[in-house]
Amino acid sequence: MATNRTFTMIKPDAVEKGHIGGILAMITDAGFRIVSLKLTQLTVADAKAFYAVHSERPFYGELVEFMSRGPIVAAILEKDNAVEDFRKLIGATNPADAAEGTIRKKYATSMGENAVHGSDSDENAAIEGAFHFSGREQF
Ligand code: RTP
Ligand code: MG
Repeated sequence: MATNRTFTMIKPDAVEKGHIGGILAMITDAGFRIVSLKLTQLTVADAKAFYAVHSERPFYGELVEFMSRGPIVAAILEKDNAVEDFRKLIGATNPADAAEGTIRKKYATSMGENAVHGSDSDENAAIEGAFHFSGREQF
């Protein structure tokens, strides 16, 4: 399996509750290498652009408001089969359906406030990583 990269955000709900350290520990314990990392905040325009794929969905306004309401942690991660393995590590979008041992099972509180983001393809991982980090910030 090829070593490749994914992109994640620790969402505002988890940052507010003090779970940055716990979530980063689960990520590194699962074998992901941190390529880039920062505490930052999405503007409303950033959140709209980042989730533009969902612009026609009924939850879009709520999602944009939530994702821009406070700081997030943005990170690029590297591992064999990174995108798929990270989606497994974070668990189902709805924490009620998330498997034991997943980040969302432990830290998410609802479908909307679900603690972490994970890219859904190699192509989107590259786009999303470049949204937050310059080449010089990728190690
Ligand atoms: P993400 O992109 O954040 O990793 O989440 P995901 O792939 O598991 O889920 P996706 O379908 O891409 O939805 C993006 C985010 O929108 C919020 N959402 N709310 N209220 C709802 O029905 C609803 N559905 C989705 C969640 O925050 C979800 O993570
Ligand atoms: Mg998604």
